[in-house]
Amino acid sequence: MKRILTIQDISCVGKCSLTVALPIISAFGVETAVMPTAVLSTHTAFNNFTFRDLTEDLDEISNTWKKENITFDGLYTGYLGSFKQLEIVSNIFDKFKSDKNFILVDPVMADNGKLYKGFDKDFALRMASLCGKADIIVPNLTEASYMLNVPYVDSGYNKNYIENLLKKLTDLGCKKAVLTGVNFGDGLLGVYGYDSQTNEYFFYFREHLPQSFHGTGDVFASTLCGALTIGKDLQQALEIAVDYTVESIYLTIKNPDHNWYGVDFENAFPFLINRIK
Ligand code: PXL
Repeated sequence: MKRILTIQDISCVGKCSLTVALPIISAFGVETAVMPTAVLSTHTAFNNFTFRDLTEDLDEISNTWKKENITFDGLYTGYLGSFKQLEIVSNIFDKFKSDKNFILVDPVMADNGKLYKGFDKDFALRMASLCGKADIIVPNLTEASYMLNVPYVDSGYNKNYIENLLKKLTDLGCKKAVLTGVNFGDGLLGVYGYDSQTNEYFFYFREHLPQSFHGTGDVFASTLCGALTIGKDLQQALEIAVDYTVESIYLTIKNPDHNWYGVDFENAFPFLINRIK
């Protein structure tokens, strides 16, 4: 069985980060090892939350894995809470990267033009250098503009603008970049990717649903990680990840009892299993 390591926080309640990555990647028939970087009572969009930083444990955990000769078919990082964690994760990449596995970095730190609580512009620039070590990165447009230090443009852009941003993202050093939340004002929303090694572009769009939810970026990135791990190519993996995210949002909107803080991705598992058969 393939084994992935995902490095991100546990938000105990909140349907994001590890509580999303673990079930979704496991659903692909992939063993999902975790490195929890922090334990929060909820994600940071709640008014009150606790934050137990686990930074001090991370080196010892990864050194002990090394002694046990544990290897991974992929390394996938999400929300990381501090400069120190970026440095430790960068060292973990050096320790566990091989010519057979891949590194996926989701530079979780901002959305809708704004940084999440606790992040600043310097963090975004440091995250950009971590992205340079990845095989593939999946920022949204806000994260991309913070990392490239260019103004955030929310609408009215065209294909050239996106393709230019993608080239600048791969100039950070990563092989492939995928921008999420791309919308050309035609009622569609989707992802646009670029492979700097083959000079190919990838895109996939679906209907723009009327509501947006927390945690959908984590659902997308986890699904992409699972699909790449089982051997789907980038175009196929993007389509699976977008379709599953859209299905999760669709089922959330349909559920009159849905909560405000995440999507009902659990109800979309039959769809996912069917989609990857
Ligand atoms: O969904 C991304 C995410 C992950 N982890 C924590 C967060 C967020 C988004 O706000 O606060 C702790």
